[in-house]
Amino acid sequence: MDDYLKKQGVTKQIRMLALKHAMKLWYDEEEEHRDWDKIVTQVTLYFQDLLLEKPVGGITFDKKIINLVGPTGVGKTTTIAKLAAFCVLKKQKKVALITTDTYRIAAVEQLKTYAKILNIPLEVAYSIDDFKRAIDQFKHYDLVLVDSAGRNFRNQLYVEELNKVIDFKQDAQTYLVLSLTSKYEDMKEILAQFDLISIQKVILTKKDETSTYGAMLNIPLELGKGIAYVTTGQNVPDDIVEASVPFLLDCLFEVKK
Ligand SMILES: Nc1nc2c(ncn2[C@@H]2O[C@H](COP(=O)(O)OP(=O)(O)O)[C@@H](O)[C@H]2O)c(=O)[nH]1
Ligand SMILES: [Mg+2]
Repeated sequence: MDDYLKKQGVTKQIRMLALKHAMKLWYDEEEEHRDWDKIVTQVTLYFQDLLLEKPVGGITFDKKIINLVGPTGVGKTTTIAKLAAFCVLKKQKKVALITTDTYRIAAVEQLKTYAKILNIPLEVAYSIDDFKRAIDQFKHYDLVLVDSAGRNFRNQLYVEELNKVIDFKQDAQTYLVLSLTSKYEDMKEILAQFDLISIQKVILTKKDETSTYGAMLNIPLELGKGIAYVTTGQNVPDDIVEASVPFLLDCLFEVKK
């Protein structure tokens, strides 16, 4: 089991927890009743208990604004489109989009296309003032999804300005988008880079491009961040799953213990 978890990229610390738990169960059981498969199931349940204490799960609509931040190319814009479609079509919510990714024309065009298909408004914010106006304009909407180039969130001045525009405690949540294809050590570093703003949850993308899912345990259990969604391919709007504890455990343990 330890080898398997190691291959999945689960950190040593978390593997030690699993091992300790397994050993205790093993030696607490009378010798003739010891059964390794049963222990593995119980270790899965142990992880389940740990995960249930973390904020795993998607948008709850108690915060109106959701910012998606993260490195270039991880799938922020695609994920915004999937989330917008889900909230419009499945939840019948009034959704609007703002993008602050004005570095590349193609990035704006990409989101414009999705907004058009879904028939929802999109505002392009070139400055904090634009952003303020857009937020105001969308005050009667249920949800405003904010796309970004990510890098502006690493700029202290930008973040301070943004803090004046949005009351983060009241109105907004920020999700960090990370690709499952990247190394956990890199994910940790990216998370640290974004510590100017508080990140509530992580969205893990590109599950279809890897079979290593350790981050699904490491991020909640070691870094204390919840997981909101996992994306599973390039298709908008279908390739997205709302994270849940059973889903995360299924991904991790489906292959073999
Ligand atoms: N395989 C795979 N590709 C994805 C997924 N999500 C996004 N992509 C692709 O990743 C590329 C970058 O996506 P984009 O949304 O523009 O990333 P951004 O720079 O973070 O906004 C595009 O080719 C997307 O189709 C996913 O879940 N699986
Ligand atoms: Mg983008």
